[in-house]
Amino acid sequence: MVKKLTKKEIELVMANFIVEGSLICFSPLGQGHIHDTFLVEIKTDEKIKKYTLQRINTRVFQEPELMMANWEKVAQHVNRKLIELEGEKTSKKSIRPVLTQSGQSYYRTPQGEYWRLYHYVDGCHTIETATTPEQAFEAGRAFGFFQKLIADLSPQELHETIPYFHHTPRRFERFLLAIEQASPERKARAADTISFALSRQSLVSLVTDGLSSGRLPVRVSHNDTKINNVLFDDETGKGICVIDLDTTMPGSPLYDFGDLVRTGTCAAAEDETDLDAVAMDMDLFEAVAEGYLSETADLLVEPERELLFMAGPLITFTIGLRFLTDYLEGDIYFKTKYPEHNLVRARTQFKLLHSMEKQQRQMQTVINCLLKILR
Ligand code: GN1
Ligand code: MG
Repeated sequence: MVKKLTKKEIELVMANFIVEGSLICFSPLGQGHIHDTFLVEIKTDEKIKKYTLQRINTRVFQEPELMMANWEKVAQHVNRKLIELEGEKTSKKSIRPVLTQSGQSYYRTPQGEYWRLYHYVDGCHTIETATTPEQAFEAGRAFGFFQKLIADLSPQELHETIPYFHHTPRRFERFLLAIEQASPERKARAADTISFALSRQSLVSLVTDGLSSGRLPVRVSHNDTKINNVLFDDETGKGICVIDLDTTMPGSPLYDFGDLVRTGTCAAAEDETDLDAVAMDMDLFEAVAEGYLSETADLLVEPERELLFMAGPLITFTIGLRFLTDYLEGDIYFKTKYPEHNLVRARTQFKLLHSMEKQQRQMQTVINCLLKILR
């Protein structure tokens, strides 16, 4: 449980950034599982200005300086490309950081906490799941467009801020260790979920084998393409910006497409307890895929295209495995709201994976058709 912050504490942090005015209020923002995020309202002479303030989770990002260096590099690159492609009047937005008094993109407190501040993007909203094909298409398009913008950013320019982040074989090894070391109670409660995970071991090296043999290119990718990392325009419903660049680093578009499929094709929440409500919807899948490939069909190489239909199952499995591992390890990584939250999330992911497995053929057909049309 995170200790509740006082107004005074937020004021002390805010004083380090170049912000004029006085703090009116602050409240928790968003559903992220890692950092502590707040909406902060500041009153100046004429108006009220909103900011997004974040305390970085340094247990997860153990070298926050490197993570922020990546952020800056990616944001600069994206802004430059946006102007190149669409001119100064681009309808797309980007997240603008507020610098500290000493010109940095983050503030480190004497106690070693790391904070960052952004201008709040008004006129937009986020969604936790897609309920319409339009939303799924827009999410796919927004992340596809992001992939296009970063396509010429060399992986060598970015730090690997969380090593082996999407490396499913490593995640699986850690899961096996967690089973050995878990408390007997947790192991017993998770027994069915553990068996399910063990039965899907054949999935683990689907992408990593290709990356290590060179068959699949290592590219910069976003690596956290949850649908709630897209800002949708309140009026038009268009996806106008992707946020949360924390894990943008060497990876593969297959990881990004996979997480889009995980979070954009099922109307049920990531922690839905009614498993009958958890299934992949083919219409949403088609829309996500069309949105993503409308921007990326040309830039992907054949071995990537061939694996697209398996990306959703792979990432859904991997994230489920991570939730389950965290449950077995005693909930040390993801924020949880109740004692079995991580186990519930894992079960939901595995139910979704099962539904994807049943529709694997259809996914492949849809992808092949789209690739024919869009290339
Ligand atoms: C975390 O912070 P958030 O909620 O965007 C996690 C992702 C997982 C996701 C699961 C750094 O993302 O990898 O896919 O939860 N981020 C990190 O919902 O581990
Ligand atoms: Mg995140």
